[in-house]
Amino acid sequence: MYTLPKLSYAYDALSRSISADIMRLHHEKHHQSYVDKLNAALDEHPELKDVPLEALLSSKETPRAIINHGGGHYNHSLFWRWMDPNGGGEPEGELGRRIIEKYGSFQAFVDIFSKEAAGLFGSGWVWLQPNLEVITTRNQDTPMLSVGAEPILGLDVWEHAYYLDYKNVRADYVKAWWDVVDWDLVGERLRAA
Ligand code: MN3
Repeated sequence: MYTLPKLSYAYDALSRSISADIMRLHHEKHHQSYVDKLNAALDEHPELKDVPLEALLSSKETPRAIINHGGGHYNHSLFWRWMDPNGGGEPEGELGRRIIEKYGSFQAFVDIFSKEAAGLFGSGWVWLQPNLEVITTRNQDTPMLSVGAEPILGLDVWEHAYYLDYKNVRADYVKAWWDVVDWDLVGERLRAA
């Protein structure tokens, strides 16, 4: 049985970028729904219940309902952790150094990632991968399904993630989101990858 993870901060803790109303709705309703539907899909496939979620999401053999709702659970579980009330600024250490090596500057990286986020048609996610490539996926598909590696950073650009605050202006949501990114976690994930 999968369960909804608790947030490590209050719903209003990121309100300089994302309001408490969005955080509550996104966590309590949207994420909960992915968890419930993932559990229901696994009831239809009991032989997959003991397979780790990352493995299920990496296989093109996995039933679509599990890819969709399992991806929703995986993606959102990380998304909450990639944000922090004390986040923002620029990455330091190896992560900061390697981003500058690859993109020329931190701002150049932010511009490319933001452009992908603003330009992604429909619903999906933008990711930073351990090789520091920026990629996108549709719906709740994970990078494991397309490029075979877990992401070190990701941004939800479904309308439910920003519409209450930013209406149709996704670019303003993306711009504000950088101010709450937890670069410590991104750096940890790069080291672990
Ligand atoms: Mn979402």
